[in-house]
Amino acid sequence: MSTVAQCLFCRIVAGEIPADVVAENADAVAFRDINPQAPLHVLVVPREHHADVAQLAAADPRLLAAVVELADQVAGTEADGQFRLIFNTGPESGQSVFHAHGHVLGGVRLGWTPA
Ligand code: D5M
Repeated sequence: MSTVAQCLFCRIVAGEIPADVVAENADAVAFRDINPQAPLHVLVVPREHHADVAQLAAADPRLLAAVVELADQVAGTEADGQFRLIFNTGPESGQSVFHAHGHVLGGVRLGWTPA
């Protein structure tokens, strides 16, 4: 799937918009969320544009696995390898950026109050 010119996360991946990148590889980029909800709050995005994680999984399961691997790598460095990985999918879930991304949360004992 081709890059979507106006997509915020495509533009971050392309280096057109600055971000606090903490890790990257050939498949994915990890950068700090601009509005952190935990001591560790990093977004992991595939370089390739997919609108959400369900579409990513259907199109390229290997790429989804690469996103999870990079999340694990970041949490291994910053949160003892313990983390929550959230993929908001659809506006009702809270998704606001329609480029698949996992929220990597950690660094504190997390509560469980999604609503
Ligand atoms: O998550 C989208 C997330 O993206 C939300 O937590 C804010 C974050 N965000 C938005 N703009 C930026 C930039 N420029 N840098 C870093 N983080 C950003 P969602 O699940 O779609 O609501």
